Amino acid sequence: MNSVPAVEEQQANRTYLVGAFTRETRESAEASLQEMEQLCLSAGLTVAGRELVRLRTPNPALYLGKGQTERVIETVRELEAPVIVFDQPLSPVQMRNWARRAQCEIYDRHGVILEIFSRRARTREAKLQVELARAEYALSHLAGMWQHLSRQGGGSRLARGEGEKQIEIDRRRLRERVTRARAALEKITLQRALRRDNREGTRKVALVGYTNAGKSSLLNALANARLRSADQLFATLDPVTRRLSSGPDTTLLLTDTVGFVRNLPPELINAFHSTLEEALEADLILLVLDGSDPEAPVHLETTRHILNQLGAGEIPVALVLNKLDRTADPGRAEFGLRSLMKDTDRVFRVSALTGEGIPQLRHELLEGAGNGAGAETGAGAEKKAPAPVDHSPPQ
Ligand SMILES: Nc1nc2c(ncn2[C@@H]2O[C@H](COP(=O)(O)OP(=O)(O)OP(=O)(O)O)[C@@H](O)[C@H]2O)c(=O)[nH]1
Ligand SMILES: [Mg+2]
Repeated sequence: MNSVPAVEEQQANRTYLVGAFTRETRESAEASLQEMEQLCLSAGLTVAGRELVRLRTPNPALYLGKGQTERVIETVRELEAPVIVFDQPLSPVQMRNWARRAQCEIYDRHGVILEIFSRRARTREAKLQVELARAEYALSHLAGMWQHLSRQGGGSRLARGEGEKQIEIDRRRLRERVTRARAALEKITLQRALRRDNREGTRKVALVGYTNAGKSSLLNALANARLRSADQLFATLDPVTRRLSSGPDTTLLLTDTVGFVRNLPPELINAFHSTLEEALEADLILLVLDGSDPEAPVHLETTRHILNQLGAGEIPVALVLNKLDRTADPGRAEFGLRSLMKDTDRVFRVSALTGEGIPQLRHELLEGAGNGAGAETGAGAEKKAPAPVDHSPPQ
């Protein structure tokens, strides 16, 4: 009985995925497209086909060239896919033009990430943050939305007026939504700040890193907690703090945070600022990486870049290479990270799944909590290796 709507829904979500690259290598564009496919799945979209296009320079009206655009539209029609997703952020005008030409629903990377966040939001705070981000995203995309009305009738005054009137109405509504969400969030931020004051004097450690790296699993393993961890992108949206202690004088607060991804929409970073403040106020950041993922160097670079954007670039960082149980060649995996380990004080190799390396990590963290300074080097930890000279700037 339920199968009919399910099939209909699948049909409505059939998606054609388009990636493009200019100066970067085909491999890195392919890896990004692969990740975008995961993001689409998380947003409830079914990827029916995908392609990677090489561009000399992005076309201002369509992003792709005219010939490439025609070809994509042809494929989309053959596949009967009503949705097209671009791996890159598109301008409002580019989105509008694509929607009109292909008669499809168009998403860019930012739009898909916003969709996932809105599906995952459970608490009032997360819902408000997503609401704020979506309203701001819509505001910045209004310009292209009603162009068709403005242009109808060969630019007659009446038609142009209609389009502009509609933009004005939408803009006012969206601004009201932004104001309401901001006001509600401010109250929550204040409560959060008060809570933080109560914890004054206790050492704070934040788990930060790419989505799906294993941050929540690590908090569970370290603090015997039961946070939700899942093999999906952005499983965690709300920061959760647990106490870790081995005596009255050795206590620290460990906070799990929202995961990062390349090209995170700026509206989301702004909206989640109060949540991320937990990380910004930490005495130590545990930067968690999935050490088994060949993309780990990109994840490290992206995470560092976002931390810098958030103004947390000065906080001491210890690197945690997680998923050791499925890292085939740990030495090789780390080699790719060496040039990026600049400013990383220590490196821990662990598996949140099997527990390997967890007692040492817990011990090091609590040692640091006990003497009030940073954790000292010991078993399971390693002082930073002298980094090679080449430190490419963040993307
Ligand atoms: N094999 C293996 N899997 C792990 C390990 N740690 C976590 N995982 C798995 O990786 C997936 C993601 O784990 P999470 O703890 O939810 O990751 P997260 O970093 O909190 O992800 P977000 O909340 O989405 O940012 C889950 O399926 C975990 O079971 C590990 O050490 N080894
Ligand atoms: Mg998580």
